[in-house]
Amino acid sequence: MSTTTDAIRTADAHSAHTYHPLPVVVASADGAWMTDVEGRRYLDMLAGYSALNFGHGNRRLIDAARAQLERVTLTSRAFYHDRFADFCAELAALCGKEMVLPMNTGAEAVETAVKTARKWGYEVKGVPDGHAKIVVAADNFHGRTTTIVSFSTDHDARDHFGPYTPGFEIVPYGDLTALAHAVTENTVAVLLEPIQGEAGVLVPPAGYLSGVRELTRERNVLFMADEIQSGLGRTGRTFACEHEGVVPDVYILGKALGGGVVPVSAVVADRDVLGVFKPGQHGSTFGGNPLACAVGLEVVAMLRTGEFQQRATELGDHLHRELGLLVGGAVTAVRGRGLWAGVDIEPSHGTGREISEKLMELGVLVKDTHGSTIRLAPPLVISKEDLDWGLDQLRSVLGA
Ligand code: IF1
Repeated sequence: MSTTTDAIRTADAHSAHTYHPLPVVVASADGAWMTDVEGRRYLDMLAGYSALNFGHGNRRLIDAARAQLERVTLTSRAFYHDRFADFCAELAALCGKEMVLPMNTGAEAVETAVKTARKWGYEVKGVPDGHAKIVVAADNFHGRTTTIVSFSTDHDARDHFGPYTPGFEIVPYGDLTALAHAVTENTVAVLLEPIQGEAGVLVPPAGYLSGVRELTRERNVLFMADEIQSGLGRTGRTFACEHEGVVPDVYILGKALGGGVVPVSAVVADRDVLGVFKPGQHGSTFGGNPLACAVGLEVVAMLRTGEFQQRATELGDHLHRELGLLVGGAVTAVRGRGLWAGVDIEPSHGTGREISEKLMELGVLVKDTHGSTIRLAPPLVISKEDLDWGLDQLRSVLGA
């Protein structure tokens, strides 16, 4: 059986069935720029799918990690360590919540949120044991574990990984009527991305998130927002839910929470939700480890000033203004918020993959999502000059 490496070596660049990254082998990186093994420099307009909101080699994050490396990096979960309480307190305060359950990857946080909702449903809401339902949106992306792909509608992510975990209902994203019909007395949670990333940076219709908030409150159902990609400054606010003044019951965080240095994720909620866990009922070898907490603390401190959110708002307005001028030519539609955009390319100009490869040759790294959409998500530290240079390369590839 071929390995992933073989797939990279042998796959035809346009073979639909073999997923492999762009042929760039990165050797070093700094700020918004990466350098490959041949010394070629690329402007990073993907930023680790928003794990690198603070840029490559962020000085504050490297220093926080370096200091912690000299102290203690991992303890058994049987013991506390001196960064844990501060990290949990500061992250909870940033979210306006009471409790934090730290994990490592986004998928682990989503799995933990699923367990939280089910346990809350049985022990607080009174749903009969084993009958909990969670409503999710079509075209979601929440990770790649077997339970999470059980409620995916993406064939590449889901097919041939069954048997699938039951207990999930799928409704169209943005459709409040369908959601209201799907919620029953056994529904314990609605799990949504406030903006759907992999689906192509889909911003829901105005009023959708506040409608979900109102419906879930009325029906005593947890609103769980997967802000793993949309959160932590990307859209110009600390959380994407803020654009509609919505506060979910549960925040699911990851990616940028680890600053692109270490995997850090977390489920954040009030005590009446996360308090359902008693000692020994959940855990993780690395969840909340000292190194992760030290970096996570610095990330929270950086977000508390609002400077990154402000940059994402101002540069994001500029990005969307410039992209909007391309609509009607090689671009058929642009979506997104802040420094995050999904750009639909007129198919006659090429697939998203082909455009991504042409941009790569000009020194800009982006990623296609499905078909003819490319996604732009530069580090929030990108300069306006570099952003404009990246846009110039896009215009050049599109002949605009
Ligand atoms: C891949 C996509 C992006 C996420 C949201 C949970 C997770 C992700 C909203 C899981 C992860 C990553 C995973 C990576 C590519 C990337 C991705 F293309 F897969 F869908 F960003 F859009 N919730 N997204 O976006 O977090 O377990 O990966 O830490 O798997 O291909 P994780």
